[in-house]
Amino acid sequence: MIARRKLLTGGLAGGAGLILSGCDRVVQIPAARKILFAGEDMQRGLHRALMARNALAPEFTAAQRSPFFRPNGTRDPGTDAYRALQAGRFADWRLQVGGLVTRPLSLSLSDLGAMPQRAQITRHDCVEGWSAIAKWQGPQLGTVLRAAGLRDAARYIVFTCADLYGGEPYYESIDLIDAFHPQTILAWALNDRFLPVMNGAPVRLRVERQLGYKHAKYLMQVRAVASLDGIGKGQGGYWEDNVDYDWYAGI
Ligand SMILES: Nc1nc2c(c(=O)[nH]1)N[C@H]1C(S)=C(S)[C@@H](COP(=O)(O)O)O[C@H]1N2
Ligand SMILES: [Mo]
Repeated sequence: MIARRKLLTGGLAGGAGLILSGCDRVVQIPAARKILFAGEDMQRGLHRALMARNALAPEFTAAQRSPFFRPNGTRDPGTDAYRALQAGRFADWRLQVGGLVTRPLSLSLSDLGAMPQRAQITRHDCVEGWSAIAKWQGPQLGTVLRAAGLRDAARYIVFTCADLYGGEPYYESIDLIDAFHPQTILAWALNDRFLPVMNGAPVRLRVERQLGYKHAKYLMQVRAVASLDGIGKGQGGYWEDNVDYDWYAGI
């Protein structure tokens, strides 16, 4: 009973909690009972929803991989800046990690390679109706975000890319549940080789519970923000802002 009341006052049903606090016989009042059980249902529903968001995407065997992982969208950013990075085999590339963090980072490819790695063979699903299975490797985004130290106000992670659409970099965003999902990685390897340019060299996001367009290629910047309001036109991504794609593209 105490625990349940604490739970209610702890935020799920703050209003009800205020009314109930200080009265131990409250469960004898039918209306209050109803509120308590509603609270439990809400708690259970929330738990189930969080479990669903944290579930792993299916993983496959090496033999199930597609013979070729076709590119989509930008196949080569082609800008002078990107060509210069490419010419140096990305030795001068740095991933800027900033926004609402306590320790902004500037990470090289070898910095990312020195972190604990995750490898996974997953299926990519593009909204245009094709899928492909491949092995991806890189550090978990969570590892990078923990190193940078998210501030309390951070709610979303925004990715800015090297390729331009109408003169502006491609961008995407995810919430913190996806950002800290174990299969969300900053991939620098595809099928045990450095990423080809067409697939997002030197580093692309893999966010395996989401459709293809969320997997930002050619990463340049990772930023923690409190709101998507100031990003592009406010819908959280290039396709979300300019076509009618959903921001939440969970699969
Ligand atoms: N920077 C950037 N990221 C991007 C895109 C893009 O055009 N630019 N296309 C998206 C889409 S729609 C898909 S399906 C995947 C394709 O990844 P692939 O080129 O490795 O197949 O990348 C996504 N990430
Ligand atoms: Mo896509």
